[in-house]
Amino acid sequence: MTRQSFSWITVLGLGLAGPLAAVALGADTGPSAAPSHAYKLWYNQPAQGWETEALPIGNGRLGAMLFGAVEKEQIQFNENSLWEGDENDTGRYQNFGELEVALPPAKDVAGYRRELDIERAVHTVTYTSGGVSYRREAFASYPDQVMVLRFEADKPGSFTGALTLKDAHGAGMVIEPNCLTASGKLNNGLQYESQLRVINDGGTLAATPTGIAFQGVDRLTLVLGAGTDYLNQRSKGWRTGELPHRLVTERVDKAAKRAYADLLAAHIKDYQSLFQRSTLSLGTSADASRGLPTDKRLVAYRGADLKLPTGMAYDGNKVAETKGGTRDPELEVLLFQYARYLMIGSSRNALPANLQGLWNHSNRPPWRCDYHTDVNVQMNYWFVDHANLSECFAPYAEWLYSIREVRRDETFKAFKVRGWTMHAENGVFGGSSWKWVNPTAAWCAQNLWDHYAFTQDKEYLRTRAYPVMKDLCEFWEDFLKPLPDGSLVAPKGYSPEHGPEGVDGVSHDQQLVWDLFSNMIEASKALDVDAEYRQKIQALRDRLMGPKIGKWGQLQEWMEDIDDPKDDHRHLSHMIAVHPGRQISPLTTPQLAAAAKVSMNARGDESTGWSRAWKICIWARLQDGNRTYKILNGMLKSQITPNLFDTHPPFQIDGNFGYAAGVCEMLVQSHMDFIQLLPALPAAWPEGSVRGLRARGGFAVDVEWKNGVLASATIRSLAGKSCRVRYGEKMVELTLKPGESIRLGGDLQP
Ligand code: FUC
Repeated sequence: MTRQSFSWITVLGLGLAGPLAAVALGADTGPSAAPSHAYKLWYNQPAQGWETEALPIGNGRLGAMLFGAVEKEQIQFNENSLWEGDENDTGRYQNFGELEVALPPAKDVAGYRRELDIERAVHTVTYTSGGVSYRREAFASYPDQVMVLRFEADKPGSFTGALTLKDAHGAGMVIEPNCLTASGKLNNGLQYESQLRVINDGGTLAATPTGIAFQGVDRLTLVLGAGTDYLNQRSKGWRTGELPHRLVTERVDKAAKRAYADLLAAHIKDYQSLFQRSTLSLGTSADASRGLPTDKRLVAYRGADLKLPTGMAYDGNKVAETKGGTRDPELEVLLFQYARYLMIGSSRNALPANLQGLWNHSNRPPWRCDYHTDVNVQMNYWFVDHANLSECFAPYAEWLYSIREVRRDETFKAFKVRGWTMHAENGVFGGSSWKWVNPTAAWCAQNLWDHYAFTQDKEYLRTRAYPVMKDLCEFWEDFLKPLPDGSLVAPKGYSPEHGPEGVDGVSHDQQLVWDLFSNMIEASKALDVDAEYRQKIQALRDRLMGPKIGKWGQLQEWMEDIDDPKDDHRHLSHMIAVHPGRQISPLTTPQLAAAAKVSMNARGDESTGWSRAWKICIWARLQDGNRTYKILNGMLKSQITPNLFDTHPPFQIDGNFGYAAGVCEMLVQSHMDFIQLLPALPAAWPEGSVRGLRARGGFAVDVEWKNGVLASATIRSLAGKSCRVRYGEKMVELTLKPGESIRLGGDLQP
């Protein structure tokens, strides 16, 4: 490790306290910068609760939650393949462990600030104690595949304390003066290891019976690595066949030899290559809001303090929205960009984001912290391509591809048909449990198709999406049942979590099969394969019983007209045709869209967790901007915790990701074969711009609006496809070469 400049210390030396001082410490901003720009979560006190206050860092495989207490830094960490279970049982996603850094006792602490900068993906804690200025930095590096923490002070020898590594399963520990290694094996045989390497400038390190003691150290750098022997290949028994020790050691060794500044620079460069692709502005917030720490800013937004429920309170226990509050569009942007931060942090080149992304401090987490497929994992990935993070999609596609053989066997055992499907609860080895939800795999396949629609990546379509889609089509070929009038229904279905069980022609099922078949038809055309089979699927699709309008004008949730207008259940499964599907739209099927509105009005705007995020998406597709905003605003006023996690409760990351999907849907839609600009712009966002969104067909889209109307748009064709662009009632056709872009005015003219 080489030494770094101490320029920030000079600023600290001025004795500034509070938010202003803290911003100056941020190093990337000048001293005159506003106390909180759009990309920072910050607080004047350490975190208390894991779920609501601690802050996440992650590199898509490894992640941690940090608390930032003055006398002790607690780093609860995860690696996203640490799973119990096997092919028969979902298992549970596990906590990996906790690193504790005991620090000198606090004395007259001043200027405390804890911050997560999501533009750089760096967590910092700064304060003075006993007249010494302290600074901590932490980040999870994708290029180096380790987490790095640094502790600095402006007075030499300021660090005396202890490091302990607590393995969450009581693994054996090897303690060396500069290294802690915990390796163990879960009940299912999965081998795992975490390793901490300690680098000290000045002072001494010593092994103790419980960890490492450090004394009189000037500066401490910690490198934390972790891994398992999980492999996403059934043919290899789901194991790499090698202890994780070699790879973990190699990564930790390599990082420990690099200069801290280099590690940090490589991390920021890599992170920003994804994060900076898309920017959003929804108007300017008042300085009064900007100047508040994030927790207080939320209170100001809400107009009242809110006691958020803890534990499991999701069912029938909606958190009421607060009344009043201040307008703060930059906070709404922060929540959008935070979703992008969390996606980059929990889904890169490893396993997909689970119910909590990859952050989990329990070995018995709610719903096993699993891949929940009756809305949750699908929702995680709705916004990924739209918000220009296509790389983050790959883990999801790889996981689905990896489990298909297990699922085929299990499906055959249960139903004696070809193809496959899943239960609602799923793990990493193909094990699936709780309840069969027959079209749940088709719902995942919708994500698979959409990823192609956005990226136009034919190789991906051919090798990953298409084989899965074809398997699922086979399942439905065998499984669908004809009614006496010749129409086809999905038998023995269930409207997720709403019931009743085992009924035919449930709207959720019908819509998902329609969607799967429609996408299959397009996919086979795109690849120019299976022409005959395509015709067969087309014929089946055309026989599917379609959406129905019931006796109170609602879009029926079931084949029988039994919807209860007083029922405000959180699941909205009969709305799949509106969002994320494309069977119903106010522009093409206005009567069905009107019926969908009737149903949505009956369900109400209040809800909990992911449900409210989905309502944002649905109302955006129904093109009612103000209604959409009302729900979005209500989400911040009811269920966002101080660390900006969305709570169900408990914390579930789908709400964060679903919120971002909703914002994208408000600004640009492309599911109906044209690009529609500002389809659901609310009056609350009269001025704004978005840069670097993506649209289906392989387009990059920038939009700017003023006084509530389109000012300009730039459309770039990445794949060389032509497109139609719609704004309000106007539509234009654009012919573009690969890479060519065109800038349109508010009247859609170049
Ligand atoms: C579905 C939902 C619950 C919860 C769970 C993880 O079962 O009905 O609300 O989100 O997933």
